[in-house]
Amino acid sequence: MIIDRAEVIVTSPDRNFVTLKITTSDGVTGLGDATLNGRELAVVAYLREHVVPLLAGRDPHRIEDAWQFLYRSAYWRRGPVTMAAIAAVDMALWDIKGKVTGLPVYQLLGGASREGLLAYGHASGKELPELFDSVREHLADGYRAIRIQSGVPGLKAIYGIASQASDTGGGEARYDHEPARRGELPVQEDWDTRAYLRHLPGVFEAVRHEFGPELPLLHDGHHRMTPIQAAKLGKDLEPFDLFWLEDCTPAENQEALRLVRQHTTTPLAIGEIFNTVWDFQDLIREQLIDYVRGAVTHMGGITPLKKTIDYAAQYQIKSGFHGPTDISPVGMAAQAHLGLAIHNFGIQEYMPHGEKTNQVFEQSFTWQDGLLHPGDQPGLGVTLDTDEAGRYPYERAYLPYNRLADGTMHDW
Ligand code: GCO
Ligand code: MG
Repeated sequence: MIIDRAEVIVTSPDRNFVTLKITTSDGVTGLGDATLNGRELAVVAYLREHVVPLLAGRDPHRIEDAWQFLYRSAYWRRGPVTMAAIAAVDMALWDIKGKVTGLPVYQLLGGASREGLLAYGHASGKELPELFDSVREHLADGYRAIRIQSGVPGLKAIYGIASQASDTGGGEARYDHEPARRGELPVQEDWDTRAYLRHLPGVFEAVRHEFGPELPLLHDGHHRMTPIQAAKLGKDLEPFDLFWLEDCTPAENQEALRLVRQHTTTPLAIGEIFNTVWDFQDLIREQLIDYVRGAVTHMGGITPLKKTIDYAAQYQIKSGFHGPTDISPVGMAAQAHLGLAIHNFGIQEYMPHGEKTNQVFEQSFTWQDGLLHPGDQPGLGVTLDTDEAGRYPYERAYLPYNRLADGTMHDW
């Protein structure tokens, strides 16, 4: 059996997704997610122009070799575009190996280490009553861990908050499932870190008061603080016992985490925009973080993320794979298989996809009683309906950007 062909499928059911489909000479197909939110077509070009021509004729079972070939032979290493493209090949080959052997991928990775994956959902509200309602809705949906994002007085639009009908000019209120808005130009949001730092601890105090001490609570700082600001926030949030504080500082400056760590015992999670083990190396070795936020789709696939998380295990650091809706159902399935198999699983981020997306991608993974499970179909357990996918052509989309009150660009 050899790889016969590969094709790149771009579809935009509720948002843009890029999927690689590899077909073997025996007619077995494998799917891989290559979605890079807001820069989708760069990965499409990388795959179509540079990777697809290399695949025909290869032995689909040689996953490690294919990965090393694509990584090393490109000469230009790392980076989100390259690694998303390699990830798609890696996932598709695991999918094929599962189908050929008749086993779900988690069995090939060592078998289940647990019954299912604890997953967290995104609660948000501009004001407390709205936030409390959102937490209650998540609890009713079965979530046993919840991320809390709140509005900040004086700021109009900020990351992670559901929009209201009034914000959308009377249109439909919706959770910001698609921070990368489809449109010709990106949306501007506003930011003020001092206002945020003053407001957030009170929000957590209120949430703890309302929902009690047991519920695991998370928060995403979305790369906006300086090291000393992050250290202060971590300290101020200690009484509210967070499961984690995510992306407290911009990811490039890893030394920042050393400073934050010296000041607070609030657990730290980082890495949704990282793309290789090298981005995590110092953070893991120096035990500067508690959770690895990499996603299979952006870390080059199941193969390298498994190596990264095995390395983290030596330091009691756990997984917290990135799982917003911009990870396609194929990517979510792949990381559900990995999360089920590894020993040092921590938590899985889980935002259900929209209805149209679920019609394009039929999934075997399940969400029951607050646990995700990848299902027991051979391979990854996702099929792509190409006719349905064809109904939703690509639409340009951009993530928002941030400016401070005086117009200065800030991290988003
Ligand atoms: C998260 C992330 C997302 C990102 C989005 C960008 O924690 O889920 O921060 O909300 O902003 O994935 O593409
Ligand atoms: Mg995040």
